[in-house]
Amino acid sequence: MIHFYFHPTPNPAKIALFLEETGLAYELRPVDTKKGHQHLEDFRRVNPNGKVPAIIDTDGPEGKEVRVFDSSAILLYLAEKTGKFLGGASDRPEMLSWLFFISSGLGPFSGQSVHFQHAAPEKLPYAINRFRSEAERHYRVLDEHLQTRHYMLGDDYSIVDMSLWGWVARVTFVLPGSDDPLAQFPNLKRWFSAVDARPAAVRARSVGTDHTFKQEMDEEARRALFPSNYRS
Ligand SMILES: N[C@@H](CCC(=O)N[C@@H](CS)C(=O)NCC(=O)O)C(=O)O
Repeated sequence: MIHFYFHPTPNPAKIALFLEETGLAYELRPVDTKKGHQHLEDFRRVNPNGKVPAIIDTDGPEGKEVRVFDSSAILLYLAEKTGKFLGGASDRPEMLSWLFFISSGLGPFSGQSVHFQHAAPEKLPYAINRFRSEAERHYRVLDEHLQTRHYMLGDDYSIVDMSLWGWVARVTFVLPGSDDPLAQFPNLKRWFSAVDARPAAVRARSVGTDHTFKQEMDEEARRALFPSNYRS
């Protein structure tokens, strides 16, 4: 059994998609990050970094219980465990390259683009331009790559597509200002429509909707999400 530590945000969404694609049995463990539950001691034992997603696999290697944290590590772990969505052996170099491109480039720049445009207490033009432009540059790299490929690894849908879907589904927050921010990336837009229409993607979107997560971005939420703003 997989215990899936979840909040309805981009990185956990990738894992929701994998679990829905494979039908692997899982129990949802909501982590209300706006209430600071990511900082609780019990959760820190699952992810010492205090972020979602994380999983506990009660049936890990040699039948032992293991924890896995960080979305790319979880995708790789579960793909290797199930033998699904890894691509072929000859795809491995590309699979690793794009998985790391998303986790160390697209994801962090998109996250900071969202932060400085929507959440930062001051509108800082330098930071907005820096992070939004870098997010856009990553989108252009992806768009060019997808010009000649159906999915990120070619013909086969894989964990790279799942990882990318988690972030591209939030493009209106990353690149706000137009009705259709993907219009300037036609290949990425075509790819996104195909992945987003998958039945598992539709199910993944509804993961956690029966749980009431805190919505208000009030003082409690800001302290939980941006503790560095409150250090004296
Ligand atoms: N590198 C991590 C990033 C995880 C991450 O930043 N998660 C966000 C949600 S998408 C989170 O937990 N935010 C709450 C916080 O930062 O306190 C991954 O890929 O899983």
